[in-house]
Amino acid sequence: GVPVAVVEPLAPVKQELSVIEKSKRLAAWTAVDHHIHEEHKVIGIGSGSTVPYVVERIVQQGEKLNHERVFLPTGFQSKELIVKANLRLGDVDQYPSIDVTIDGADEVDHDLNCIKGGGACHLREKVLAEAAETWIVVADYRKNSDVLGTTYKQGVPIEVAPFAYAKLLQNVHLLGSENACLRMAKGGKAGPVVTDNGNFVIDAPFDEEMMRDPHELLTKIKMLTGVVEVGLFCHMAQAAYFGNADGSVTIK
Ligand code: ABF
Repeated sequence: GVPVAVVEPLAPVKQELSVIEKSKRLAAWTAVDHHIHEEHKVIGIGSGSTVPYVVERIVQQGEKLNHERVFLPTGFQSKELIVKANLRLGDVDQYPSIDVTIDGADEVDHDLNCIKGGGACHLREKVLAEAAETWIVVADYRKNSDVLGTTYKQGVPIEVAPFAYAKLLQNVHLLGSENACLRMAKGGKAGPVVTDNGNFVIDAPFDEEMMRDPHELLTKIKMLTGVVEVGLFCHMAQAAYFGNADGSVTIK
């Protein structure tokens, strides 16, 4: 027979998104559709693996709308996202009143309290959450829980002044977190994780009883000298969007 040439495809076939990625995208797209409208000109962009889909959806709203907007990042990752999407970058010191900030979370409880800071960005995230008239959380279904600490087991992230960390480990221990530890960078002799602000992070697990009242716990930790910010965000979110595996969205 006639030989048939086997032609390699020019571009690799686009990989299907996994269920988790689809859930993240669903949450992000729905939150953008519900909360980022034409009148919103100053927009906070959070951190984590769900936020790229937030930016993706904002870009889809078109250049005409985005041309009139400024986007404020919560850290290095979101700064890169904003710049790569050709959106206008600003900072919260220029724009201290934000219309809407959308951010990820490590876990969200029944009352919309969140653990944040698994990515060590929670100081800037909290500033951009507080500065926003509307603060919205987006995540996949794994982050939706009743009591904080149920699914995110690493503990409450606490950003601390580096020279105070040893004393703070003792003090956090006295507050009830026996297994609190300094977060280390992955790999060999990499040393402690250093935040975008030049600080260290302590991860402090607390028992369920303490996690049931995150606001009380937040107040206690925040009072410790040398603490810069605590990754407990209490009574801040207007809504949380969770993408589910079956293609539905849970809004709480
Ligand atoms: C940020 O990103 C953080 O506050 C939180 O730690 C993290 C969640 O990211 P991911 O979606 O990658 O788990 O929102």
